[in-house]
Amino acid sequence: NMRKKIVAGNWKMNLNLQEGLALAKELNETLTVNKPNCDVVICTPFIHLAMAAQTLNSEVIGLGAENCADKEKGAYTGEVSAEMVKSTGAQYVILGHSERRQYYGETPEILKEKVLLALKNNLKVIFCIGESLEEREANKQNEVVKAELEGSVFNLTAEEFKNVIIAYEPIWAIGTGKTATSDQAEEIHAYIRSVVAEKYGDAVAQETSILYGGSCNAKNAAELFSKVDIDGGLIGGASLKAADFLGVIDGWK
Ligand code: 3PY
Repeated sequence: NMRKKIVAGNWKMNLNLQEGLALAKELNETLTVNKPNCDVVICTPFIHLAMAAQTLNSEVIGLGAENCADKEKGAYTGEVSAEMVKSTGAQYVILGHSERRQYYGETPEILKEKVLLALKNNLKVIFCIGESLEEREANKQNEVVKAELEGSVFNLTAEEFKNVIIAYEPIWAIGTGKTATSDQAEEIHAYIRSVVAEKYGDAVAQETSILYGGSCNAKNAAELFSKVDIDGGLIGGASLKAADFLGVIDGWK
């Protein structure tokens, strides 16, 4: 298939400015010499973005935020707007990570606003979906991911939806060291693609990149990426050290 293959790091709340810039520089140098077989993106805390954008060759590594505000601008102390993210030089934003939904009360309605503002400001959205352990045990994973798509991104036009990358992250596999087996992941990725096809048609579905996230690392990446509906990964812990992250990227060899 001709879909974009993507490995995106999600640094979460790790690495101070000096540490983050050192990692960005190391990745940039290595990937400039050893061209990856996929698009590589790093998503960093807001405060890293402007300087990281100056450090990175955007032809080699894309840059993204991990969140943005659900309001355009104004009296929202402590918030960072999509326009501000874009103005740093970043091209992507992660929205709907389960940690944002769980710890910061981000509802489907809030996420819908964030997605619209991100797209309006020409950011590509890495939109996260995924079920909890209880939902998986009750075999409800398909209805959960479908509802998450319907709740926050299926209001988009097909043209807008082309700037959405989906990241499937089973909550039970995030930071737990548990990974979905590649067959389990492929099964739900194929389902997600079928839901996108129902909504936007087959052509759009075939062009939608669907990333796997949740304890994806250098050891399991190649196996996960070998599956036809897995177009890359959203990488947490294994994105914090150059060797680990480059190992995941090598999963596309
Ligand atoms: C993980 O790999 O655990 C993630 O949550 C990536 O976003």
